[in-house]
Amino acid sequence: MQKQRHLDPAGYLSNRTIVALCSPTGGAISAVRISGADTHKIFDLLTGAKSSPANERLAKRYWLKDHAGRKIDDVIGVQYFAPKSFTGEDVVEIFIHGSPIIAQKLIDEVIGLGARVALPGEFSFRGVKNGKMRLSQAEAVKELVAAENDFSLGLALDKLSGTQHEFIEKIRNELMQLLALSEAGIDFSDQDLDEVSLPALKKRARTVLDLLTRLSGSFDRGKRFVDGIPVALFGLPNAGKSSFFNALLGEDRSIVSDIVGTTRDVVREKINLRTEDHGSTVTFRMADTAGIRKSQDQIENIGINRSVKSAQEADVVILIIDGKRAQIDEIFEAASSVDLSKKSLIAMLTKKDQMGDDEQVKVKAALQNKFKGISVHAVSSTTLDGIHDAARALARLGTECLKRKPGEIVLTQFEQVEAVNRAAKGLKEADKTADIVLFATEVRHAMNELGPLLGETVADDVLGKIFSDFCIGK
Ligand SMILES: Nc1nc2c(ncn2[C@@H]2O[C@H](COP(=O)(O)OP(=O)(O)OP(=O)(O)O)[C@@H](O)[C@H]2O)c(=O)[nH]1
Ligand SMILES: [Mg+2]
Repeated sequence: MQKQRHLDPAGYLSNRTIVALCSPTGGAISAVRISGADTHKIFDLLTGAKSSPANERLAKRYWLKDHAGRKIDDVIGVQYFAPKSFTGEDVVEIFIHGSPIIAQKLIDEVIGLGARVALPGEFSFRGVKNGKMRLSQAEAVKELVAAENDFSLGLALDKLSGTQHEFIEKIRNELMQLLALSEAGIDFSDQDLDEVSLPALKKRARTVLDLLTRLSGSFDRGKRFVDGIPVALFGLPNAGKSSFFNALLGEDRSIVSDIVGTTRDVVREKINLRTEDHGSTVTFRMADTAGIRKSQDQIENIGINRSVKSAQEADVVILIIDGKRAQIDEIFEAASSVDLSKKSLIAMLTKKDQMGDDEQVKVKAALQNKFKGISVHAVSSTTLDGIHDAARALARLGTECLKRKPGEIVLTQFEQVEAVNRAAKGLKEADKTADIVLFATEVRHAMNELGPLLGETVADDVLGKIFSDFCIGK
């Protein structure tokens, strides 16, 4: 990353012209962006050209030269004129050859001509400040870049297109109407007007509360989209859980041994799996756990309790069954300590390399009989036979877990959920009161809580905080 020189004490609140590399170096081409009132003046000095709105948004070729007239690079430059740009200011994007030295030289020259290095997310910050995009869209840009799988990418694209914004705006508008009606109710309290009576207002408020509660509940799902679906491996000792975990990860992560009760602590690792060759990528948070048995060992028992807890907290439970010694009644008994009714369940029959085909068919049938049609995959963690298919089956299961209903909004930011929860709390208070004036006050609180989610009523310094975890160049 670039050196943070010429730090501006005004930070995000200054209007200085800013510059930053907005792509990684190392590829064929890198891009440097300049934004602010001096942009075109600086660009003219660098290129010896004369800026003109006639060049607006045209990709043109220029020779960049430093202050001593030495060549820096042969580039393509695109000029944007305020307010028609990403930031709403004058902007130029310069596409240089992808060398870090060229990028640094160019940025040094631009700084020498009066600009400063942009703070993280400062281009987006200015875009929001100048009304070029909503706060949620700027966040979406950040989330797009950070997305590790197709599902978080889908959410970010949704956010970019404004679906989430519209949903929250609808709720806020409903609260606005409710507030207007309750104020009318206060004014006309001596008249018997049904529509603005407290019971009628409360009924409307409950509908909004339902929406807010659903929105708040969506955060748990949002975490799964972004951070991955929690998965627990579950089985008897020595069944091959850790070996399967390592085989899936493609690394020697958990300790494997033929001693019963090897794994004690829960070993966690993230993994991205694909449904098909060109399918969706799904992120999982996998947990390898201790094998379940009755043990006299105090420490092993702590581990076993943790196994049960991991399975309880997981969305997907993978039963790991030793194909050579399939103790189906024992695993069924062990699994009864976990409420599996809401889990996606899948089974891996391990040690495939040591089993005959007939034996596999028999054990599969017995398992499906006991666990009502569970999908069973035979795998060998030693030869990796069947691992690829098992990974694809798991990815398909994950895809099912993350399937969104049409129009389903999923929140991914903790601050957003907190604001929604505060708004919901206001409406719960409103529901309790017998006083229409208090009712109106609580509705107003709830409405105000949603303002920042819509990018309204956010103080500049708070905005600065939000943007500070963007990367430089955005
Ligand atoms: N041949 C063969 N051996 C395997 C396979 N998977 C596991 N094993 C062996 O089975 C033994 C137990 O494997 P682990 O992966 O440690 O089993 P675990 O379920 O994690 O055991 P605990 O942590 O004790 O609960 C080890 O000796 C492994 O080498 C397999 O696919 N094929
Ligand atoms: Mg183990």
